[in-house]
Amino acid sequence: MKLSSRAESHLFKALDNFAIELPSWGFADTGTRFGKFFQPAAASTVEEKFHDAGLVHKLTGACPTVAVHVLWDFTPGSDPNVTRRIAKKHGVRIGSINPNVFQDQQYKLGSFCSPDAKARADALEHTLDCIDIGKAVGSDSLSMWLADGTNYPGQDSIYRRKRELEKAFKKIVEVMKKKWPRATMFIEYKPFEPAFYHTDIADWGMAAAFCMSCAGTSGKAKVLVDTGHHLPGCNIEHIVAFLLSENLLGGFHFNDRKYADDDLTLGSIDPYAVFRIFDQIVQYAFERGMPEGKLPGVAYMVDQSHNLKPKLEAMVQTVDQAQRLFAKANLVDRKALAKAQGTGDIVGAETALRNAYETDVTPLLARWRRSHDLPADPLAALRKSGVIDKLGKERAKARKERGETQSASYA
Ligand code: AFD
Ligand code: MN
Ligand code: MN
Repeated sequence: MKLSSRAESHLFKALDNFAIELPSWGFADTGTRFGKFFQPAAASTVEEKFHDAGLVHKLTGACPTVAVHVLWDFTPGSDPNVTRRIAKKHGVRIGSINPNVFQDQQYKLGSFCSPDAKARADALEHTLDCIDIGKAVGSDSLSMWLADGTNYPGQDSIYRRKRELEKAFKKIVEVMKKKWPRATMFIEYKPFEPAFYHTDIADWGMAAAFCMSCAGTSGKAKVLVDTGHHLPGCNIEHIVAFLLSENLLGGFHFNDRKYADDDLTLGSIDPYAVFRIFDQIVQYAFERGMPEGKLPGVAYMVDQSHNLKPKLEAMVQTVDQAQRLFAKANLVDRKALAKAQGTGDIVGAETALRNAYETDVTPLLARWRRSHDLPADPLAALRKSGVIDKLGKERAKARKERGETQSASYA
């Protein structure tokens, strides 16, 4: 598809506005419940995580913010601006604040939903502390993921758990409105894991209901769609369109999956599915007559853990894929699509989508990147630089000097 210069400038404007947040935890050694395969260049300090995030941003120009995990990226009781300054030093800013109410032993039966009043109180206290951190470091979102759920029928009252969670979300939003008015709370859902019988926020409808019960239509609470958090065959782009039309779509945790929450690199399994998600967002803007290049404010974030691929390569691959598929979604001829839809021309409508999806955007992206003094192929640039080997040697030495072996924790 040869683009007119007008279409190309529209696309460049869209790419200028496209940012995708990196997860600090995506640079550290992670694993599965069956163990970990350590990587010498894996980040094991906050400094190293932000160094790596800053490098991905330098290579792609699309990652100005980094999501942080409060227990892994801040020292309890210390000035949170220490982390903010580390981020700044590496050319990035802190993005969403992720409380951690799933690791502590007391959360065995849940956090906000636990039958143990102290666990519920501690989860709330930790989250209210996260509000203070978010406000202090200039973040604009609090990203709530709970592992809460049960493993057996009859284990606990689903009704009681739901009531407790509603109470907690209401309190969190009330404090956010007072102390951190600019911020939005994202409520993330997940059908299973680590809970294997029921998860208290199991799907988009429950997350949306919690958003409405704690914040109404104020926009203070929105749904976070993690692309790996759906049962096989789920039509995620339909969920996205429905939430967007209800002003309840907060954003995404992007990853890919073959079976479950596999945290694989975006587009590695089903790139057309990711394209269809971006397509619904661009379609929403088109149908609402939003100005060219303008899209609804949605937080695009990566949430992946790269156990086998070199972490920096996997992250650059993911950002490159996100930019490609986003660009393709912006190439859909929306007028031709509308005409085909209006006349029931199914093949015509589908062809409008497929033409865009099948466009090779490599030359376009290369031109956009060169116009921003970025490498035309960020992954090739990373692999050619030899920086991963260099970091591996430096970090192995630094760990040795610290008397550390590569640790099983995320921190
Ligand atoms: C795990 C959870 C969830 C959460 C992420 C970061 O499944 O996706 O957002 O950890 O805490 O992947
Ligand atoms: Mn997630
Ligand atoms: Mn997940």
